[in-house]
Amino acid sequence: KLAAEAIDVTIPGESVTVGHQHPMNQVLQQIKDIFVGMGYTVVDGPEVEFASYNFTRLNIEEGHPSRDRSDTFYFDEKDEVLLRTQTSSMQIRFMETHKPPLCMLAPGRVFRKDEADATHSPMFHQIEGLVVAENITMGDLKGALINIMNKIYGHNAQVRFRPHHFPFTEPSAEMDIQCFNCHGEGCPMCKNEGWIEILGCGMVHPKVLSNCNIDPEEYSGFAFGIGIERTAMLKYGINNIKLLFESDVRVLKQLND
Ligand code: 2U9
Repeated sequence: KLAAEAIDVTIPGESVTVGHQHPMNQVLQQIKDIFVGMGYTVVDGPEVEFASYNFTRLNIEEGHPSRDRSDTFYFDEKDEVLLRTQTSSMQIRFMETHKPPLCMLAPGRVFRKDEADATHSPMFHQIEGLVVAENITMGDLKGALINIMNKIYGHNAQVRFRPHHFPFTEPSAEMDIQCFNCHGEGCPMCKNEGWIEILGCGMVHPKVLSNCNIDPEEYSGFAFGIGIERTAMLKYGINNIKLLFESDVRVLKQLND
């Protein structure tokens, strides 16, 4: 049997030409291709997680607001089992079974008790990445992420890093792209900021490394998280997140024309 015939037609989108895929799949495939080309391993994991993997080992301790029942979907009385709020549990699982140097990508569905509006949905998708090796610096983080964003948004896209706080990285930053509508002047699209937030990132917190039995004196790493819906909306000029979930053929056709 020809290898070319061995296509699993039941896998949504995978066997279709990139130009004719759903915008979510186009973004996912493009980001995966770029990272796989740089030697990253793509991993998949459970959407139902333990709080220890989703929060505690990521330095998000009990009592942290993101662990609140009003923000997270729990299954049990003790708040030990939940719908993952980020794919970071996959990085923890990966570090349990792999020694550095490691480069990995964790795309997947995540769940947060957010009120649905034009840009929020209680279920969305993200891609998180992690690199841990000797002598990894903020320079490696910046180089990797600037490269990726130029590939996604075009080589003349202007970007900036802005300090931020995440419990699992230190230092932490958010990356912004200059608004392509007003080129930094300020307009309704960028809420008069001139810049639009596109991802979060930082150097892996030493506590998170030691929580995974990796010696922070010996190794360092960087991590990042990208929202897929957000990226698809920015890239294709989609103004309501619902359009990404409704599978209205008119929307798909318009985007692929
Ligand atoms: C480990 C250590 C560090 C993952 C990171 C972000 C910053 C981030 C958001 C982007 C948009 C989530 O989809 S979103 O709402 N994510 O800002 N995520 S650093 O850091 C990790 C992960 C795992 C072990």
